[in-house]
Amino acid sequence: PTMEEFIVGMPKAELHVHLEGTLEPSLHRKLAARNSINIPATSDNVSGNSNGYLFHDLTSFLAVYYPNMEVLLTAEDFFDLAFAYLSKAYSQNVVHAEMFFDPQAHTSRGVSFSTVITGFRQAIVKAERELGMSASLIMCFLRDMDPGFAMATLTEALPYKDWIVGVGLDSDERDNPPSKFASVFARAKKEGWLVTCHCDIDQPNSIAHIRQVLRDIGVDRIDHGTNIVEDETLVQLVKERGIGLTCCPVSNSVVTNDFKGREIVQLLRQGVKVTINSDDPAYFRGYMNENMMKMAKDADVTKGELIRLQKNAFEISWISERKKEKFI
Ligand code: ES4
Ligand code: ZN
Repeated sequence: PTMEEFIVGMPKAELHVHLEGTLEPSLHRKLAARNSINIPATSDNVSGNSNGYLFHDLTSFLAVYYPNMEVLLTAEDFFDLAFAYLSKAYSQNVVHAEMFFDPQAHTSRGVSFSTVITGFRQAIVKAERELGMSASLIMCFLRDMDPGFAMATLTEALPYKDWIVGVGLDSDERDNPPSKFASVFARAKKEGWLVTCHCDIDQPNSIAHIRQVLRDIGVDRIDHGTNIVEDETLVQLVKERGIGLTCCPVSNSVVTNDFKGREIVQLLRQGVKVTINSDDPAYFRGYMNENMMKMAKDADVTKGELIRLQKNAFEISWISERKKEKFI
């Protein structure tokens, strides 16, 4: 098979995708119409050549991303969003997906936590039943908001504990170190949730943040995190603990101009459990296959290494050990 056929045909797991980042411009317009919301003509791109959104770095991305969520109001809206993503992922042979969601981006504008999670949960149940997929939810806290709001969100989520496999930390990392949320994550662990944190690739104090998530927070995974290549002791530490990294090459190339292919490959060859993911595929114009293709084309990853990347994903996934046997 060609490289593309090989990638398309491979059963894949996705571990780093923000459900809000799967809002395609077409669904955005459909939900706006359904909810009688006026959306500015500039909210869906307009740069002319592609059916995408307009931005060039994290700040300009987030400035489009959060306002676009205003079309998400009812449980049906959240259901439609998640089911559209799961159907798309299924069409690319993704058999398991762990999906981030940002409850605070919705509760802060008056949508209830139960509306959000009920819609998402119904989409997962339908995908499991009708597509034979496996999927779960990871609740993210917004790091550019107050830790008290994160803790209140955690409390609100407790009645839905079994619908959430773990918790994460996302949004704007600058001046928002992981340690700011140490007590929130300690509580999450006490409640039995697994833990991951975004450690972005373009942070001035990236290494300090990675040390915090490893030493103070005690994460089970790191999202992005490829800056560990700069520090041999961190590479050894994540290897010893079997901590995986969820890397997002297309996302990296859009928000930072560097897809970090060399670093991802170097870590893979050093035995770190790195994985390939899509992050915000509707915004960055790349689902799983496009991300895998980017690694093959621009980082010269071999077919054997692509298999290794997907084996890593199933190994570091948060599927129950019993279900994991089915995949590996
Ligand atoms: C995100 Cl690319 C990125 N960075 C930080 N937070 C995010 N939430 C969704 N996408
Ligand atoms: Zn992300």
